[in-house]
Order: sequence, then C-alpha cells, then structure tokens
Amino acid sequence: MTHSLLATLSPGPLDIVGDVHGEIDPLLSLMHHLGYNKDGWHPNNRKLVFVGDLTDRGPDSLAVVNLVQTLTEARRAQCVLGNHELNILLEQRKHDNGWFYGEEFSDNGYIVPQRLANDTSRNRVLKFFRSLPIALEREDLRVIHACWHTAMTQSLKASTDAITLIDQHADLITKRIEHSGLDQVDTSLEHQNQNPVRRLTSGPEARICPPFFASGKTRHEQRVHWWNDHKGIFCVFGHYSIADGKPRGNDSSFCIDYGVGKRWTERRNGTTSGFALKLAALRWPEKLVVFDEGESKQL
Ligand SMILES: [Mn+2]
Repeated sequence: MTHSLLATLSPGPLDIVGDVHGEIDPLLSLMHHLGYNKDGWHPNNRKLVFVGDLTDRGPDSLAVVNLVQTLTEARRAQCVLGNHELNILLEQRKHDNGWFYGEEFSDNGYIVPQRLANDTSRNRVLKFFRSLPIALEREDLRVIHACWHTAMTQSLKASTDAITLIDQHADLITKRIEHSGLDQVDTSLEHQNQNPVRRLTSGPEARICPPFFASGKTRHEQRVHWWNDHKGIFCVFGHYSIADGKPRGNDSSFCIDYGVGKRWTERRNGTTSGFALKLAALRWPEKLVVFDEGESKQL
C-alpha cells in the first residue's frame, strides 16, 4: 500500500519525540516516563510521533528503527522522514552513518561504540524509511523534520515516494538554471531551497559572507532560522539541535531536538548518567516538555 508524503496526523493526545539518533536507552526511558509500555500502548490512548533522524551517532540505530517500525505498524506511532533517513535512502555515506554500511564511526581516533547493520537489517531499514511520509498535519498541529513551508508541503500530496520526487525536482532545477550563470554556491542553494524534499527535511539555507570553516570544510552556506517568520497552525520540528540551550521556535512553532544525538561526546568524556544532552517529547495539547529521565517543563 502506498501513502501520500503528506499524511494525516493521528487524532487525540500526542507525544512528539525529538531526534533519537540511535539512542535506544533514553528512548525506552522516555516512553516509560510518558506512561507507554514497551509495545507503545498508553492507558489514555495517547500516540507517539517521531520527528525523524532516528539513526546515526548513538549506539543502536537498528534497535531504534525496529522499535519505531513495530510501533508504526501497530498504529501506535507515526514518524516523518528526516535528512539522516534521506541520506541512507540516497546511499550517501556520511561520517556518522557508517553503522548502516557495516563500518565503525570514529572521531579523532575515538571509536564510537555502535551496533552495525548486516544485509538483512539493511533491507528492512530501507523498506521502512521508504514508507515514511515527509509531513503530518491535522487541524491544530503540524509535524515536520526541519522546516514547514506551506506551498511545498501541499505539493507533497500527489506524491508517494520521496526518492522519485527529489530526483524529479533536482532534474527540473538543473534544467532551469542551466544557462543562468549561477556560481557553485548559488547552484547548491537553488537545489537546497527549491527542492521540496530537501527544504522540508533539512531546511532553507543562505549564502554567508565571508565563508567560515567548520567540521573540516569551508562553508559558504548557513542555515536560515525560518521559524522566526512562521505563522498559523502550530508546528513541531526537530533537526536544529538545541544542545546550546537556545530554544528555537516562536508562538506558532517549537523545536523538540534537545541534542541527545551528541550524547556520545559526553560518554567519551566519562559521563555515565545525568547527561546534559537529552531526548525529549512535547505533550500535545498540554504543551509540556518531558525529558528522558522524567523531568518536565511547561512550554
Ligand atoms: Mn536532521
């Protein structure tokens, strides 16, 4: 059965979980504190929603995918596609998704402990990722991985496959700018900002002058804080880790990624509990943020 890339969000109360990035233990702990059992059943008929980026960086991406897939198939959860799922679907080997290709993830000589995939698990992961919608919406709420853009989100309605759609748009953009004389940076910005699959899963970017150096590369583009101009139906998103403690969002939007994806850096430094980087969920309609060790705060 095929589904539209723009799907309907479940009715009733929800718990929208931030980017998990392979951190299975905080996910199980968070579900427990939210009142779910291991099968994702909740006594008050609440449902889980995942904002994408289930994998990479943490110790057990496969366990996270297996759990979310099981919950999704049992209709106890929904999940949208993140840029990390998209990279794997596009066979783009990144520094932190080696687990999928059976390769270890190392950082400056430190090997991050991770469970590696094999052929059987790889096929299962690909099949599940390929079934994910890009956006979820209902009357009072929207969920997307990186950026809500109303026209682009509506344009997903007619499509069922993110990979076909991203390729179609990439071809159209290439043709459109073929003789325009755009430089490399503007060409790359066109592909990032005008391809709905890219913009919705990894957000808009703009040219930065002068360029800066980060993670081993010279960067000519920077992320745009699109939420500052967001109006209308409340949107919950992930992607923009708020590990720096700066909340992202406005009266109509909220980022639920509390940076658990970088928890391996805390473990490397010897931390075993009381981590600063957390996994969180936003309870809806209560607007209560619940963290993996059970603490909570009102939005
Ligand atoms: Mn992301």
